[in-house]
Amino acid sequence: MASSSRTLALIKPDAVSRNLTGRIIDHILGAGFGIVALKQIHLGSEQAQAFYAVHRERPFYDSLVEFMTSGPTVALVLEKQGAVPAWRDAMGATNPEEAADGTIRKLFGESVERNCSHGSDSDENAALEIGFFFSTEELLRSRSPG
Ligand code: IDP
Ligand code: MG
Repeated sequence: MASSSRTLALIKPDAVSRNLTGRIIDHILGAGFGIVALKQIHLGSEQAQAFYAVHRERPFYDSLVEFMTSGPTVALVLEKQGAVPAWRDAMGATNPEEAADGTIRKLFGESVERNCSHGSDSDENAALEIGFFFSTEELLRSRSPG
């Protein structure tokens, strides 16, 4: 049987500021993910710029950085078999208008930018993004219940 893998999830500032953190965590647990690590952090501009560096040439980059620094974000390391695609399925499409019914972005997203959540797009990027938010020590100390 394949072993579980990890992904980085963010509950973005639009959702944290609307007090949706608990509902989104319920959704995460209901979908069968283990939570390996979790923290709330208010990103600074340099951190948000670095996290989204892959998008730096896109027209929405400056706005995205401003949004991501507008208030606290909740970062989680999630564990499940096929965690990367499973979490992207649970979030739904980037644009909430195009997201499937029952997904987090469909339920709670306000716009293509203010779409509540982030998920890594590959196992390789998941490892990099987990390292962006969590130290090795934080990850060693935590263990998901599953
Ligand atoms: P993803 O979050 O579904 O992986 P990406 O294309 O990687 O989508 O974009 C990163 C984030 O940038 C999105 O989650 C969203 O917040 C924002 N974004 C993406 N496309 C647009 C756009 O066309 N206008 C404004 N913001 C966007
Ligand atoms: Mg992406």
